[in-house]
Amino acid sequence: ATSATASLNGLSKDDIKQAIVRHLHCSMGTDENKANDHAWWKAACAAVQEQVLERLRSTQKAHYMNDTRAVHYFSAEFLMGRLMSNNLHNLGLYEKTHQAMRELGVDLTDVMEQEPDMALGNGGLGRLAACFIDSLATLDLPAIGYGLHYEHGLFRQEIRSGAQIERPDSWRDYGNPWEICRPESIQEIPLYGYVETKYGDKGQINKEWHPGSIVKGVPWDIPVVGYGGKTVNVLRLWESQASDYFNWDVFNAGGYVDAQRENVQAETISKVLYPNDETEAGKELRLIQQYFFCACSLKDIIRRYKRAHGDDWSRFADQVVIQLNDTHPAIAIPELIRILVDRAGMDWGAAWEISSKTFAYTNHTLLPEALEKWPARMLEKILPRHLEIIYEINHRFMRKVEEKWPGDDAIKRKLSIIEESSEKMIRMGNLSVIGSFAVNGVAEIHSRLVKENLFPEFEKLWPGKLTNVTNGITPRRWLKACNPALSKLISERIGDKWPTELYKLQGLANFADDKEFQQQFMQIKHDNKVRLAAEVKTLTGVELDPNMIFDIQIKRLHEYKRQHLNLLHILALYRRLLEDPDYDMHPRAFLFGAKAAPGYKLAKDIIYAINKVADKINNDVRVNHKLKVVFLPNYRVSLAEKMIPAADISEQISTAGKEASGTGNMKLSLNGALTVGTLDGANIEIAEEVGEENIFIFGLTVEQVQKLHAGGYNPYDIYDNSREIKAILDWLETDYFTPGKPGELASVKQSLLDGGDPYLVLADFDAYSEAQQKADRAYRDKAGWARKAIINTARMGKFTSDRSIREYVERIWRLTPCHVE
Ligand code: 26M
Repeated sequence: ATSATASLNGLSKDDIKQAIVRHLHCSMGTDENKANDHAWWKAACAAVQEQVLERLRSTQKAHYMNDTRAVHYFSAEFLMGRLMSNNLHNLGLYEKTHQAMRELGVDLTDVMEQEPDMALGNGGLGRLAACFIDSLATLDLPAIGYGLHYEHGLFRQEIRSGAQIERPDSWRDYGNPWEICRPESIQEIPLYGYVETKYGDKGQINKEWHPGSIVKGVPWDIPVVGYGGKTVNVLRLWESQASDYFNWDVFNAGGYVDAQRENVQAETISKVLYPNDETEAGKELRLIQQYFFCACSLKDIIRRYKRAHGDDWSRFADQVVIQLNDTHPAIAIPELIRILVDRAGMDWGAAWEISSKTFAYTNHTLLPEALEKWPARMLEKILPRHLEIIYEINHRFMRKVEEKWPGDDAIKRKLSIIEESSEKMIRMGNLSVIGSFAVNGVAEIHSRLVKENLFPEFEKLWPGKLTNVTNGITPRRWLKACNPALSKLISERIGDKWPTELYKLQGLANFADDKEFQQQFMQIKHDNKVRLAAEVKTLTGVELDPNMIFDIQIKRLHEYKRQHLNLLHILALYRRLLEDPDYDMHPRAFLFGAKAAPGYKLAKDIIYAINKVADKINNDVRVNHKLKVVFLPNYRVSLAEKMIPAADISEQISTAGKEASGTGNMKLSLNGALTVGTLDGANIEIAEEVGEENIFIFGLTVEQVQKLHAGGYNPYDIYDNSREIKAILDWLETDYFTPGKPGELASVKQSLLDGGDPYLVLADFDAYSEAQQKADRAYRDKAGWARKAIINTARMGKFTSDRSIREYVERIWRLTPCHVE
């Protein structure tokens, strides 16, 4: 433990030993001789949880006593990963627990491998939410995360004969020791039915929603331990259950057994996380999920508010700010208005005044296919009153637009919440901008594009409402916990304050040319590569020489992220090596981790292609001393924690303008990997920080991408004029990689030629290949590379999620810390 945190904790190593053994006996009903790693894990969790819950109580007391303004982070996803190591580090108990367990004859690292990942998210957006709640607790800010208690998180990926198959994830199968059920805070949520219009005696119109069914929301709390262990906030996740009184007694009075069918329906709501990262599926159950967790959370917030303020709504927006993590929780906006107007009897103006001061919205994407839209018909069926409220919001908003641009129907069509297509659609992005007091993008370039391309008229209507908060990552998980050796080395040189003051890392720049430090830094990298190589061997059977360059691309599989650009370059290297066995390159291992949305055909084809190419290359003795390719199955947070510390090169190669920010780029660079990347998302800001000599930037800029598309891009021009590109693409169509089955990889080629190459893979190929060659040359200069790697770590201070959260706090949330004794 560091001195900063150790002192906060009276617990001794022997106390910890006793607590673990006590839980082994009294909670697990086993003993030291019989216990396996899983039992040890549970007992250790229980011992840690005791400490956590004490601090949770003091935090809640402090927040209650101070009646503080708090942020409520609404997110359909929280990609928490494992909690044990994080909680131990944040409590300052890691070292002591490690020793305690060693004395008990068990290894903490092995025991921690027993913990299943909490994979309640798809990727970047969900992991960002997890980093943010870590920072909120660390900064002693009153905050609560609200989301869904999925029974099954993101699918487990298996690779069979090279192809992805999806298996259910069951993170709670043997019980989750961190979560606490709170039956005292159950909520009832209405769905379906119809709206009755009532005319009051003074001519006023009142609406009453008569729901067709009701489901129960059961909250599960996951404690979120801040670094230093003082503030413990909660992540509150809602599980759906059948409502006992409604569905059993009233609706199904006749049939005890039939009533079970209703149960199944209700319990379906929180059954499974939708795996469609960056595409909008428009499924009814998904909309119900979104409404379900928003309605539960709002009721929870209002109950807490009323406990302190009774029926006086005037201070609501002073006490409550709700951050919408993308548009997934945007239905909370009409839900709050419904509560204020229909339930609290407020007039529209007063309700709008409160609601529009409560919500703020973060946009995470510009991809048109990812912008959420719901058929009006679907909303009408599930949430009839909300559809009416959305129409009313839009009606009033259209009057504002008319004031600003009289007679301009084109602008009205563009800004309207309602898209008048053959099927009327509700645009959740427009609703979110109109219903929020602040809107932000997640990196400078992304926020600029949100203003200039996505919502340009909104910027004119409400100057200053659209803003930027560049993403960040928690250095506690993504350096301290996942890379203990490097963390120790850093603390020896610059002290142990960096986990909360990440700018301190710049002190390492002083040692960038220090031979001893370079050697230590690169030795740690080497050791991490040895460890990862062992893992790779177990998981795939492939042997990697740790002296190879470890080149890593880890992220969801998507055309815009261009894993196939990486693959084409691998094929180019393979060809060059076959043509010239002395082709001059440092041996390199390309490692991939990626899940494809189950319905995304081409993404799955790319995974298949990577695996088939990997198979061929890894078994080709002509080249496999210089080239290896590994696809690690089931990429997830806990695997990222093993891969990132071992990376030499970080692949961040999205088409410029498509990756809103990226956060893996920050994690890899923080751990001393050099980025090969485009001028996209946060890469631009990373390049600004590390300097152009410490990053390999290549490819078209956003402006060049726009121009190329406007001028009519034809990928065949490149194919016809490049011998290498032509040969590689044609190679994919043969049976070279799929013996006896020519054409199995043809869809990849097809998408890049007849498919029009929408993400400009071919247009960027030569520039990419050149950047890779530069990286290769740079790696051979050992001291030069060490220097660059050290500078990368040293210059990542900006990208701590603490900085992001401070910006939200100062510019959007206006919170004050609440220190807990
Ligand atoms: C949509 C419909 C149905 C089911 C799920 C979805 C869905 C889920 C997650 C759509 C998008 C989802 O996430 C998008 C995402 O992760 N975006 C990433 O956000 C990061 C944090 O801001 C950025 O760093 C990445 O650039 C951005 O791609």
